Amino acid sequence: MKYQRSSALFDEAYQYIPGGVNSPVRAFKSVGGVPVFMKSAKGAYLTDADDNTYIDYINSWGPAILGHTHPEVLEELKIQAEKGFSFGAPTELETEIAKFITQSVPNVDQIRMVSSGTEACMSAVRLARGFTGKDKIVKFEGCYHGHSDSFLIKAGSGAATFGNPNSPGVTAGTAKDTLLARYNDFEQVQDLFRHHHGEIAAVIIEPVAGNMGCVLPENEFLQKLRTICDENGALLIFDEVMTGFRLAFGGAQELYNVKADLVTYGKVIGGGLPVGAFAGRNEIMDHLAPKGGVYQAGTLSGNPLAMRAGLKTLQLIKSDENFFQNLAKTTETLDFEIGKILNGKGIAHKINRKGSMMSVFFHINRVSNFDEAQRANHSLFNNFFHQLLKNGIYLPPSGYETYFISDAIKDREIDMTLEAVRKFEYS
Ligand code: KE4
Repeated sequence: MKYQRSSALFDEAYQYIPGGVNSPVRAFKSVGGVPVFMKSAKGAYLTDADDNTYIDYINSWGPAILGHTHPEVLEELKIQAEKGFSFGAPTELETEIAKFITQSVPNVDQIRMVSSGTEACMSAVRLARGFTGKDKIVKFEGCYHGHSDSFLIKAGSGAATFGNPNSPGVTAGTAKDTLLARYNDFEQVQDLFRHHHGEIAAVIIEPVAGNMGCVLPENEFLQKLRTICDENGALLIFDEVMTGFRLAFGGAQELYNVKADLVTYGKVIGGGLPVGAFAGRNEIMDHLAPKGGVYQAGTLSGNPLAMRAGLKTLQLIKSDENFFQNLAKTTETLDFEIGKILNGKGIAHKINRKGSMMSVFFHINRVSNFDEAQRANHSLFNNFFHQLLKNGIYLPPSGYETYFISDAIKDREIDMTLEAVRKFEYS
């Protein structure tokens, strides 16, 4: 692989864009080296500025679940674009996708579109505070709900990647209303509710965490959160920006049979265009402006291009009754076969997997929370990342991210991926 063009592009970008990127995790800062500049994508493949091609396990951090540039999505997007890009006025299309989503996932009557997962999670927390009249929220170390101030306390994803899970610029006043617990540690949650009795508006969680690497809920953790929220008049917010329409058609709510009070979405529901959303029962959503007093707004919320790309993506997923089964099978095969190869090399590792989310931790023990994820051997991951990249496999450039398997990953791509893992030299 040669990276001359990416290297030149990065040097130029660095002059005009902070760190040369518009989102920190893209900068390769934790894995080292020059970030690869992409110029096109199709199906399972990315092509970079030096015309190197890669099998993509990021898929734009989740949206490209069908694979990139799906022809039927592209066709409908072209037709939609001919009609105009955005109007700043309501459109029938927004109602169409709102009906589709609220009729597809459990326990939601209404949905509000926004333009990012951050906006969705930020707004859901504001709505929970407005609805309950309480100030504090509980979040879990290593979970990432976007970059609004309330969440940048022991946050995952890029914040964890750069070792600044508590960002400068977040005031003490904000931080005091964000209570932290370890993922999978229900006793800590019980302590918080005891210590802050009557003060907690909501518990927000990634029902399957993807921002500390892939970490799964254990021992009925989600069910226990549901119960303790009911006992204390707090709302349970499932951040399904990543898991929504990826783990199952009804997302984690369906998969774990746990009903959240508010659910956030993003990524897949926009088919690769900027989107986020938050949804819930009428009694909660009716508190949102203009119906209720909790204010939230957005210039491009529900814009026709993202709605069209998202709706077509969701319709294609729904039309394939084996879609999630096939994705899960592909991911299981990658898990088992990569595991066999790494075992054969005598490399200690743990692979966490749920549905089409997985990640490899170079750690001897299981990884069920952020502390354990931090104890994994991230320099070995960085080595693994670069050797796979050199062999045409594009993993997320951080040990604190999950891999997103797309429907475009077939036997050929699995074989090529395993061939690259076989070449991994453990130094
Ligand atoms: P955005 O504001 O980046 O659209 O969404 C924030 C967000 C909220 N909730 C969950 C569960 C998320 O995973 C995300 C964003 N995911 C990261 C990937 N780990 C986005 C990648 C990036 O920051 O560039």
